[in-house]
Amino acid sequence: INIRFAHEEGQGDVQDLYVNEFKNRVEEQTDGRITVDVYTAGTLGGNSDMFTQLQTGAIDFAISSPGFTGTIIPQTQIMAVPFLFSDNMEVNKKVLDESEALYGTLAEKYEEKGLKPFKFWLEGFMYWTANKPITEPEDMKGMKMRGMPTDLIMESYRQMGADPQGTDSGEIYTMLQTGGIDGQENPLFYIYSSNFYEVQDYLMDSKHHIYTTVTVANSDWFSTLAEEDQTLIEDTIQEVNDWSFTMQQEEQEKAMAEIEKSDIEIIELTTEQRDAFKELSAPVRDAYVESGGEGAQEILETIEADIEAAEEELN
Ligand code: 6CS
Repeated sequence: INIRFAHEEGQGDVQDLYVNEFKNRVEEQTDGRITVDVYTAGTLGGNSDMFTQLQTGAIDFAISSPGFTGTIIPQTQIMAVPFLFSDNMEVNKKVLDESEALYGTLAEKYEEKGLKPFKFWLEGFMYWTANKPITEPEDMKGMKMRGMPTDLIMESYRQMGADPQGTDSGEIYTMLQTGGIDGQENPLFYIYSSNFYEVQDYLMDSKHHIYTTVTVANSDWFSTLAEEDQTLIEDTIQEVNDWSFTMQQEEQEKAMAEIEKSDIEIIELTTEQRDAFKELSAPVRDAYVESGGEGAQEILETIEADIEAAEEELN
């Protein structure tokens, strides 16, 4: 059995380390009876093509982020509501690993599109980069901010007064360099590996969001596998998922150490400053309920309750 497994990032990025860890574990456990081919971003097309390739069975497995799939499964835009998650990453890890909002209602929406979501997981806090400091909503006015192209991400930047851009990830560096866009949001490891820090003067430690993603397979293909292979794959994904939490943390730390050596100025937003942005993005919650389709309200309420419960347990 050969698994064609695509992801959205470059070699050595968090998704790439995740998929290669999965590959190594599966190939070792099966003595090579099951093999995995890894496809990095761009090798099979643009950011939004992967989902179609999964649906048609051109690939079997993928790491597919809601920031791209929100246009196809509007419910998954729950992941685009800023300041939804906790400042405590252990809380976020637990919620992404367990919440019924994700593995019940939201998973059904993936199934309806022929996809089986295995695990939701995270790739770190989101930071802004720009050529000017962004410390208050006023600073966002008219800025061409790049975010992943899903409607609700665009809407949240509109709420902040910015001029949102859904630029393809492969174009971000050049667009920043030429002024086609003024700023962007991403986790530290990606800001470092994509060299955005070279063409931006300021890095805002805003933690306005977390980057979430999903490990998914083509459902029909998966159901053709023998039951024991299905179990082995499912167990391995859970193991790699648990492993990935520390891995991504280490990647952020390494990235920060390198970014600190560069000329970029790092600005840490105060609680008050973050709160001002938080307030502005509150209407995005309502926008999600309106545009998130059937079950959106339930997903939002369930995940909020789960975040609160996990905070009480872990904080
Ligand atoms: O901003 C983006 O489009 C990209 N960011 C990350 C962290 N992963 C993949 C995605 O293409």
